Amino acid sequence: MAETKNDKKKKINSMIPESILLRAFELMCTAKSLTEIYEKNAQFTSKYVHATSRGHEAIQLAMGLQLKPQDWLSAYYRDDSILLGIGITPYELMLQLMAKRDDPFSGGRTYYSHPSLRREDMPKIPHQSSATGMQVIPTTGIAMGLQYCEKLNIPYPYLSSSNEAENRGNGDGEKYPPVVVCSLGDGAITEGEVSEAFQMAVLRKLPILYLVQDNGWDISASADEVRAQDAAAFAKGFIGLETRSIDGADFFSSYETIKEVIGIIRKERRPFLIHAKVPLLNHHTSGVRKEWYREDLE
Ligand SMILES: Cc1ncc(C[n+]2csc(CCOP(=O)(O)OP(=O)(O)O)c2C)c(N)n1
Ligand SMILES: [Mg+2]
Repeated sequence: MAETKNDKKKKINSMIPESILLRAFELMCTAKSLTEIYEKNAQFTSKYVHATSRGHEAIQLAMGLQLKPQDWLSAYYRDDSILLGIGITPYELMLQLMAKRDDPFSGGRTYYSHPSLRREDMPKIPHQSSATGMQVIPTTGIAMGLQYCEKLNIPYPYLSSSNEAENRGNGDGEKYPPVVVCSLGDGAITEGEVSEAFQMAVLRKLPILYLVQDNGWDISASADEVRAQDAAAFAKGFIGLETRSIDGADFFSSYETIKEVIGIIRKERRPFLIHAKVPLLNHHTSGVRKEWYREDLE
């Protein structure tokens, strides 16, 4: 008998620990609540522009929950669920939203979900520009830096020793060398900077995962107005950039795909791209409201 979608889900389900599923569900609800609180209090929360991850929660949590402290993450403005997944609290996110001095990322100097972080127990996050796609070259450069450390057999940066980094995680004796994750939207991928970075990633076989969250929108322009193909088709032009296409609204397959891909990158040290289709459920940002440009809200 053919395997149904439900059978498949049950099988995947059984491979993901229950504690992870419960945590993911809790954080999905948290992300939704945060959006609703911001919306309800727009007169305060929209003083500074912000975006939220509504619709993108499943893929983002599948990612955030699997990163380790020795990893590097370049999260873009829509990635608040990735941040929740790595352990940033709603209170900390709100400190940044309101541009408060105690904002852990920049002391209130950059706008919402423009994180930068150097905490012992979380992935390291470089500061990034508000110009979309500009994170892709420097983040690819981080992967090049890690490769350099490995070639010269010197410790990775920001860790007490490379040995400690490799063994951090679940204490199962496995090695976990760092991976670099660069997150971006389907609009940003059309930028020239991104092509430059992909060329270098495949040429040098860098340990990086590009996570493309494809919601079909580039502010108010729809996919068919800005590009001739999606990220997976585009990636085919970069020989050696292995690609997976997934439903980013399905936590089970997102989690399993990310687990598989990160596992390969940790061992084989080569680049991957995950193309995740997701719905955009909220406004582009608090300043660009969906009712102004969406024709598909029904
Ligand atoms: C270089 C640059 N061009 C244009 C913009 C204006 N801009 C801000 S967000 C955005 C849309 C990006 O769409 P996408 O990458 O798909 O991310 P999404 O918001 O859909 O998650 C644009 C065009 C910008 N910030 N930087
Ligand atoms: Mg988009």
